[in-house]
Amino acid sequence: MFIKSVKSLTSFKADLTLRKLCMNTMNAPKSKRCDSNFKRNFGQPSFNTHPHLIKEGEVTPFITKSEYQDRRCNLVECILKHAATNNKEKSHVIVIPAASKQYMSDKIPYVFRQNTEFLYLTGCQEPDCCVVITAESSGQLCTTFFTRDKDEHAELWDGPRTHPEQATDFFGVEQSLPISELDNFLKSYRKSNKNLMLWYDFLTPVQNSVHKVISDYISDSRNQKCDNPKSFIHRLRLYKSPAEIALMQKSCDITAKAFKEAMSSSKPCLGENQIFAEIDYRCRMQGAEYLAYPPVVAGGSRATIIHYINNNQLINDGEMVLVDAGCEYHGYSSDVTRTWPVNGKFTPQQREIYEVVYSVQEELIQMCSSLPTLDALFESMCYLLGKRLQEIGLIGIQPSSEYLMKTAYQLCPHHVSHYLGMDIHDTPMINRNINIAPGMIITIEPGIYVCEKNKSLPKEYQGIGIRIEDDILITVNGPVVLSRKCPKHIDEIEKIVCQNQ
Ligand SMILES: [Mn+2]
Repeated sequence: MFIKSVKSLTSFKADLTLRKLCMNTMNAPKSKRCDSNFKRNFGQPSFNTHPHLIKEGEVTPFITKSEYQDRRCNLVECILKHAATNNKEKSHVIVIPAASKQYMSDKIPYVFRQNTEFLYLTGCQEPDCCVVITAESSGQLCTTFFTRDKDEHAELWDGPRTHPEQATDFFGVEQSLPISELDNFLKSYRKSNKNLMLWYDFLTPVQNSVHKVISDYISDSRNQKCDNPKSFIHRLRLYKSPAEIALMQKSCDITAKAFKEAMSSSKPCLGENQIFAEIDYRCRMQGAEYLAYPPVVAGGSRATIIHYINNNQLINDGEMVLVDAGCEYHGYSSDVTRTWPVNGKFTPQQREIYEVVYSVQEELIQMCSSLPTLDALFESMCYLLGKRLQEIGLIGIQPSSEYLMKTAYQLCPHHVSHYLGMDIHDTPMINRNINIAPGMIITIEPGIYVCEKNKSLPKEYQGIGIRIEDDILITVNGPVVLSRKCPKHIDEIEKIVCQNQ
């Protein structure tokens, strides 16, 4: 497997010149570290303040300080390996900023969502911070955490921030500084380390002030080499740790239960907004922070619009509803789709198409045992959909598999899979042409969408849109369907929905 433990890298000595700048609490007297003021001032839940969420030793639920340290070590190891074969830089400085708050209108914020690269490496949930990892070819590394500057007035309005004197111990890093020191820090590091590579994602700035510091820093020295660390982080994020798998399982369990409730409360003439509200409510009641994306709740022929999110129509008797929804649970996302008739009974045509999608999805899940690429799964989906539709006489008898695939692609114009994790479309820098491997989590989501304009199929099928999507963990013993608790078989769905009729 790609990730291996590099615990040896964690023992090192931080640069002494940087030590002078830092405010280190690791050696502070215990009485000071545990006083009530110390407890109160973190900018995010901690074991002391939120014992119902966080166990001792964890920075975020399920994920310990040492797991975050390992992630940073693994990143440095990848970068050093890359540097050893590609260039001669002796020192590396990796800069990963936190996201900034976004506003919908004057002083009215959107729900804050952290930059997932930053969250993955630190566990910090506060905006406008930054982490800098410096590493030398010898393997020595030092993590410096930059927190927001103290601001009593802002903290009165927005709640406490984690201050530099607390952050070192809290996040398990080597040192912490106020973010106003970032500029000085980078310049002083460059002074003492001449042959230096800067790793920073210049293409997608997530925090304006850090981006300005980096821009000025680069324009200061024409020779400064800079590269994007994102693909290295994505290669690590692709493989989930046991703690991450536990979080993903819980995220899927929550979503599955919410779907079950939404199915059992379905009835004709229900509004799409009401099904949305049911799923949102059930997810939050089970501890999810929010839905992972605007859900698709598409009744009737609206299900053939892949990204339909208006969710403002009524669903008539005899129609199905396609629901694509998932929650975010402590930073980990689930992504599930089910389609069911709101009156609890599939019509013969709905049943026919549902059974095609269902059998193809089951077959694709089984195929994961042989560790194909996601692109290969997509090709298989097109071929299998075409074949099944031909078997039930819905597409013409033409011998070529190319014809089947082309016709199927017209009925399912989206890919069948993506990587899943902290983000819904997780690790997008990882190509879908690599073989899947144990530790990865992917979706399997075939569908058939017969637009009302599509006159190549009989009228009774026009307007039918069905997708079935599950979240799959790849293991050495084969695929594990994390979303298995979500009803999927026709009999099970009919039974649950009918209970309410
Ligand atoms: Mn999906």
